[in-house]
Amino acid sequence: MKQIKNKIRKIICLAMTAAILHNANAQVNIIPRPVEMTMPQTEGTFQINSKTIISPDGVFGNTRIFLSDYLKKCYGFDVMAGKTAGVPAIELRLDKAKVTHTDGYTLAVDKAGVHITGNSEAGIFYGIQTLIQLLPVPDSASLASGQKPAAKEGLAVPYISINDYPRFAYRGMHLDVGRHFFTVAEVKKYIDYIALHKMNRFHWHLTDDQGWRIEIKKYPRLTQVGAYRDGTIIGHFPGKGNDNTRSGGFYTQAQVKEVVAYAADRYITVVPEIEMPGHASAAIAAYPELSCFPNENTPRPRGTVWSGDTTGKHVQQTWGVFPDVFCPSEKTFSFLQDVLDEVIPLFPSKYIHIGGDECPKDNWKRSEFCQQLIRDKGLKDEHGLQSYFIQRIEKYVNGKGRSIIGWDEILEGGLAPNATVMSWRGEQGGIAAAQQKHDVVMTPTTYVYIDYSQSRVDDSLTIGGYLPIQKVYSYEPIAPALVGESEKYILGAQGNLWTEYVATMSKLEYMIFPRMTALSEVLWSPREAKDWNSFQSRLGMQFRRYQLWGASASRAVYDPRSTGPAPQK
Ligand code: TNX
Repeated sequence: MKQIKNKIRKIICLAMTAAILHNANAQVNIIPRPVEMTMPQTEGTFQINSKTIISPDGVFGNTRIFLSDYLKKCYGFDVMAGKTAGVPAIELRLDKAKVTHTDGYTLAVDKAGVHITGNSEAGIFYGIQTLIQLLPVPDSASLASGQKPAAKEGLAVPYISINDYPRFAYRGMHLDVGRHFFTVAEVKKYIDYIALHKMNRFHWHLTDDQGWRIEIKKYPRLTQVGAYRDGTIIGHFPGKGNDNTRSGGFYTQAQVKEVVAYAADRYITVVPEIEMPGHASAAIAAYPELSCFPNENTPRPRGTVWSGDTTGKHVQQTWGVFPDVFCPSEKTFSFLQDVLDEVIPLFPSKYIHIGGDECPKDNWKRSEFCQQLIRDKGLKDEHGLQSYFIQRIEKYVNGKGRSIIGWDEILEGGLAPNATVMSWRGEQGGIAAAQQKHDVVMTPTTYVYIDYSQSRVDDSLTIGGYLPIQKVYSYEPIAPALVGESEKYILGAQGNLWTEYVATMSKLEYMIFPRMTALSEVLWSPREAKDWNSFQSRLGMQFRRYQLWGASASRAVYDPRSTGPAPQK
């Protein structure tokens, strides 16, 4: 009898261990997938609770704060600061000799604690992001009921050993705050999402036809006038009327500094974009003399309904591409140089994005001034004039020790000598630029335009197009034509979120999740490690994390059964 009891006890015990182990393994759902990962022979878990310390004290403050804020926000407890002898710890260490890959890290969990060694401070930070993903996440129902694991019980982290480093140096996300304004708090949240995905560039699209968003002290009308519009079209272009609601906003220079510092604490570089020579309606509304035709009214596309005054220059109320662009006059150049004088010191980024896209040449064609300039400078045509424009700005930016990056239209009429190209109209522009030995960031509409619809059953309003997560995941930034010598010019890639049809944070989250998660793996993990089935199985836990973060995301978008009609416009 006793023997049988013992046997049963043993079986139950084994079953329980197996269940715990199974849970521990099931908990390992890291995105982007690490380069190497092994579960050690001795299985078990280390508990993180309110007694756990982060050691050593006094260093890597930003990274420690990130982890402790995350624990507080998502789990309702915090770890202890400061070294206390004998207490299990999360140990952070910088050791370039031990971890040799740029921004790489190793992470080991054993009974003594969590040991993270980084090749750089950024590497340590990425190790912390992996640790965050090793924490158990309550299931959807408990999350929905607001239940949080108690601090006493702690969070069980499975014993594991990881060696990891990024594939690409430029891992970006873009946000258009011109079409719709997002507050500083919202932008910071976006930056946190970038950080949680081990991405490291935030491309901040600060000016466009529908709003100028950055304070420039020398030109106060840019934000007094240019940051607000009298109304916005309702629904898809050309719209079913106008909401007749004044909207907008801008960032003061102090706020910009705050955002840049916030991003830097997360090893994210903010790349500012000041659009030129196109997409300039907001600047022209503030200073009409920047147009070749200061006395003409702002063009209103056919079928659109306008709110307020329709004469004179106004901030655009609809979407698209408009012919009223910057005139390449001395007045415009000194204006833009003054603007850059104020912008550059705010951003430590090597790159200053100068736009360059979608500049219709209509006004330059009918402007006597422009035609004379083309003749005087011996330029071929209006495309030559665009090159002249960009090259002049490049010289100015280079003179301040920075480099320009621009949309692929800057290739037309001759590339500025030191420019980096952002290839958006497919990959061709990027391929051509890399072949000309220019650096490239890939942002093709076909794979990374996060403003496109992601689901066939999603009836929400988007710009159009169809970009399901599978397509994002399938992206390979090194085009076959570039494999070998030229691939070093591909710095990485970036997801772009244009916001014509994204006016709120919850819509923004719905658009980026889960597609930016797929992109993070494209940019971080080795090419050979990419595997859709594995990714999809890890994504289930990621959806729980979105919920833990309080972010809105829809599981339906990656449901293979989502084969309904094309999204409505
Ligand atoms: C093209 S991508 C644009 C943006 C629009 C976007 C909509 C690029 C350089 N220009 O101005 O918002 O398409 O998808």
